[in-house]
Amino acid sequence: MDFLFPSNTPRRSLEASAAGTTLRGARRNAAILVTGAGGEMGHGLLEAFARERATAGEAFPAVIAIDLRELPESHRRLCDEAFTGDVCDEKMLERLLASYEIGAIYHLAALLSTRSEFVPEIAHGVNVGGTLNLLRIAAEEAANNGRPVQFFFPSSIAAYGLPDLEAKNAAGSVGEDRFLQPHTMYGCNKIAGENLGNYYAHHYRKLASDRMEFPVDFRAIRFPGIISADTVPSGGTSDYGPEMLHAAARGESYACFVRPDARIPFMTMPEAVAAIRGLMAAPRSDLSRVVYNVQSFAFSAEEFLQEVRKHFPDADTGFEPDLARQSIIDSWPASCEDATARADWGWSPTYDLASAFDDYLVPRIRARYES
Ligand code: AKB
Repeated sequence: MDFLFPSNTPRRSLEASAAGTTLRGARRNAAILVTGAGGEMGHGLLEAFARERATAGEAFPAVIAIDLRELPESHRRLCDEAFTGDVCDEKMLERLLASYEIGAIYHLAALLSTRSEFVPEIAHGVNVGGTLNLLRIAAEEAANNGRPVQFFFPSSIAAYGLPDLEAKNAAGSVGEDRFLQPHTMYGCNKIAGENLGNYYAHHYRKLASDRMEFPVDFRAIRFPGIISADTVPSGGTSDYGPEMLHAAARGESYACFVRPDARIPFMTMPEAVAAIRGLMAAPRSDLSRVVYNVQSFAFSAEEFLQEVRKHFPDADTGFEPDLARQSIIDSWPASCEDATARADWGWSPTYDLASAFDDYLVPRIRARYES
């Protein structure tokens, strides 16, 4: 699969495209749309937008959130309007478009890798069907507004599928274009989302006489496991990292569901949010790819436990590997090559494993559980 731009692709916005006639009627407010806003990453992103708005003031667009469940007040107060509903619900999306002119979409809604293996067809419907809905809306909005809509897609290390542990150990740090045969439905969905985004950016309605060139400015990051001090994820396979840490901080025992030698890369949630904003702020002309790897540090579950015990010496943690979940981790790279993200848009991690604990995770987690 080749995500490099074709040489004739326009890399700047389409000032020259259709004049901004308002097909949807009444004047609408400029807005950023965040789907899956109630999740861990959604909260971090809403907070980042609130900080940016504090500097930009009125010039900052409205922030509109969608989530399947009603947003908690902590998220709700960070956005201008919140819709409760499914990204597969086209009618809800149409209602939203009646009031807002969407200039950028951050499509975070998804079922994660472990959950998706129990309900693969539902996962496909939400993860791919929802993405297709949002991409279609982006393309429609672009045609309506006369300029491309920015689209952020959080892809995942799950897009990779190394055949076995031997291949994983031999592969070293894996670049974006290798081993793209995922072993999970979630990974298949992420590859599909990346491909659909590339299609909507560069090939959408290829044969139509009224086609708009480059309607969707699609950008994606393949995230490693993510650890937040504020939330514990659910439904993912990289969850053993955050689960181990939060259990130790709460003084609870924890049985880690992967082997001590299980190794994948991770990053902290603030770094993930900074990566999203960094990629989305980059001039289009600087981007040589549609999909980028990023990571901050890679560790084995045993190394992670040692770090946890430096701060929580009484951590009652054992290993009870679940072979099926372990096989998913064994199919993901031990490390991802992120040189292109560093070169193109200046990606650089804030933390290594020790400083992530010292400077971010432990102080915040202590404040959270000891207050
Ligand atoms: C999961 O484990 O499913 C996610 C991911 C790596 O995308 N955290």
